[in-house]
Amino acid sequence: MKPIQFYDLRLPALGEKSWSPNTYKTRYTLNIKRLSYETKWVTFQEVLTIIPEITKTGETPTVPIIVDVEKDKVIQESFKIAQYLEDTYPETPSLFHGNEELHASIQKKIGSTLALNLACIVVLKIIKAYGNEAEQAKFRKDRESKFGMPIEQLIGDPEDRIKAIQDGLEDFRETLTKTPYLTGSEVGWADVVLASQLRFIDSMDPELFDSRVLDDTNREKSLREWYVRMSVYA
Ligand SMILES: N[C@@H](CCC(=O)N[C@@H](CS)C(=O)NCC(=O)O)C(=O)O
Repeated sequence: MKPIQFYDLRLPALGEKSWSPNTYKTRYTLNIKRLSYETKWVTFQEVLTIIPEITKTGETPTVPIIVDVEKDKVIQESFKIAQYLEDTYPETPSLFHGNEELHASIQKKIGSTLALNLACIVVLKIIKAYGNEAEQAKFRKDRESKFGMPIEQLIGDPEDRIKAIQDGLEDFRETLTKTPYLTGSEVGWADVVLASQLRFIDSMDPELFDSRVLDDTNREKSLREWYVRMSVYA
């Protein structure tokens, strides 16, 4: 089988190193499914130029996308990629285990309780890693107009963000005291989504990640143990 081409996002200051929560979902997916793939690295600027030439759909360009060369298929969006790979390669380990709805609802919960709070604690590091000073300023301006406010206003008090993150993680920590993965004994899409969000912070600021996100002083060790368990698929 020809390797699947997987388009991942590169930050110039980090080199060819995964960091994006959305592309991490596809990396975990491909690794769990043990599908052969090659990574094609693109910068934010290249997302705008290279991705539309491949998708040819007119959809807003984003990564991840995959090109399944063997089947002549291009798929955009991490959840759709997971669905496509489940359907196309049913002999590989499943991520939905016959209950796609459950996994989708956990994804929604992670999206609404954790995603923005997590992004806010590393957004300044992302801007710094984006390119030279002029490029950083342009990127900042672009994101500020998208959010309709200065980045510092969006971040607010980082301690409030950390508190919201810990609140959002509480149920998951508890679940993981009872089962090795979020929906039971096998790794699934819900694990992929949460692990990808956490990898994002680990990649951008490992010290902050360890001390303030995984932080298990006075808390269950279950989240840290699960994160280590998930690292074989990262
Ligand atoms: N729901 C989409 C989100 C994709 C997405 O927003 N990707 C970001 C990278 S994390 C992107 O490509 N951003 C391009 C940009 O902001 O210009 C997915 O899961 O694939």
